[in-house]
Amino acid sequence: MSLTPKQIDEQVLDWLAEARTRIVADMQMPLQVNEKTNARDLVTNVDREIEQYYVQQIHTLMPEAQIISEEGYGDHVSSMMGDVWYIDPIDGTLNFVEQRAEFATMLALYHDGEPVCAWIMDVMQNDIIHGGPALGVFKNNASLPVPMNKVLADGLMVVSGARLIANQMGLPQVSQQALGFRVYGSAGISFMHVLEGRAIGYMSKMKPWDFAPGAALAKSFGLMISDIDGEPLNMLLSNSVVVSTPNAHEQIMRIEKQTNGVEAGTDIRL
Ligand code: 2AM
Ligand code: CA
Repeated sequence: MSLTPKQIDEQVLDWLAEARTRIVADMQMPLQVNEKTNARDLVTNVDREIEQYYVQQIHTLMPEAQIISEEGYGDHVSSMMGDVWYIDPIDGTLNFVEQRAEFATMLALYHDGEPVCAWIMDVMQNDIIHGGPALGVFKNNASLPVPMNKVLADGLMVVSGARLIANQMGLPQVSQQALGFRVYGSAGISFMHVLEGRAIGYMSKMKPWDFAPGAALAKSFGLMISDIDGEPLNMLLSNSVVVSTPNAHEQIMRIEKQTNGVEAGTDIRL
């Protein structure tokens, strides 16, 4: 018998509680930090441990599912058919290492390319935004209201700081037209601000595990999510992602056309 989205949600909320216990316990001990591509792209023993924990749980719950994950314990996934899980065990690893706060752990489940359920946990705040198209969107146990459909001039845009100073993705122009801009250093935390209506949008170049959970929750809310050309996201590759209120999205797409949407380079040091 296949599980309902509600049953899957309840199961994953238990995994997140366990993951949080492990992360907080690990933070009492020295972290083992390794550079991946550069000094700002880090992996720790905690990223590896938590990803392996989620992979084991998914294998037990849904043995047939494929897994797209950051640290290499998942599968080489080339199709979105069937059940596909996304795992980012620690999102905002630089924040985790340097600030010991403002980082997330997140998962998402898609079926035949469509979102089923997603979870973003602000680990230190112990807040989880979760849900899906069939469930609605919740913060912990409470239903979240749909964010107001504000225009750029009336709200804050969350952006990638590195890409803003590198003049990519039309970010200087978008930031200038917005009421203000913010940089958080974690995709998950950035999506949480948008989902809670504290920001009207978020733009960054992201990997699939960075945007899949937030995209699932944003779609459940009727927020707009696309690449900078307005096209649907490729769920298997990096994308220059725009998530925002419908009104701000229309304005951002106009800005992208005017600035010829300078593509996010792949060689940037974040
Ligand atoms: P991470 O910490 O899980 O790697 C700000 O750095 C945000 O962008 C974080 O959510 C981070 O996720 C993500 N990120 C880091 N390096 C990246 C890269 N090269 N491409 C896309 N996203 C990246
Ligand atoms: Ca990560």
